[in-house]
Amino acid sequence: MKANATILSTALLLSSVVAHAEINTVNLTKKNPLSAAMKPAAFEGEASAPDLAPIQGDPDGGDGAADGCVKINSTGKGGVFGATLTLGTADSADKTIEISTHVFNVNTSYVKYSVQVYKVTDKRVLASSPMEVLDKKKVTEKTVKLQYKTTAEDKGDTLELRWVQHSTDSTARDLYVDNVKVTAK
Ligand SMILES: [Ca+2]
Repeated sequence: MKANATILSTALLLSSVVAHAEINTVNLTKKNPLSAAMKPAAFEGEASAPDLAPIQGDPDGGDGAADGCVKINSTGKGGVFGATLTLGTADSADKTIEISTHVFNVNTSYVKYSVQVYKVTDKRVLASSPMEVLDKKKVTEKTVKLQYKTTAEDKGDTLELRWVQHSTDSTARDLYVDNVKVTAK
C-alpha cells in the first residue's frame, strides 16, 4: 500500500514536471557547475566525443579572471564534435531565448568553432553564430551572443546549446568555455 502510494506520487510529480517544462534560466560561471551541466558529444562523421575538463586559467570573460572554465579537450581526429547544454523544452511560441557564452583558446594551435541552438527533437540547427577562429596570433577570446525566438512548431520540443569544434584535423585544437548565460522570456 505504501509502495503504491509512493509510485503514484512519483508519477504525479513527473507529470507535473513535464507539464511545466520550459527553457531553463542558466548562469554558470564557475568550472564545476559549468562542467556538470555540459556534456561531451560527437556531432557528425567519424567523430570521437572530447573530454570535458574543469580547469583554472580563464580570462575575465565578464565574470572575472580565474573563476574557472571547461576545456573541451579533443581526443580524436575527424568529424565534428564538441559539447552540449540542455536548454529545456519550448513550452510556447514567441519566447525569446538569449544566450551569452564566453569562449577562448590558450593553445598554440588555433581552433575553429561555432555556437548553435539545436532542436534535438527534429535534429535541426535553429540559430548559429558565424564559424570563427581563435588564434594566439590574432584573437584569443570572444563573447558569443545568440538569440532565438521559438515558433509554434517548436512547442513541446527539446532544445540544446552546442559548442561545436570544427577544426578536427589535429587533437592539439581545443576550445575553452569560460561561462554561459541563458534567459528566456
Ligand atoms: Ca572568467
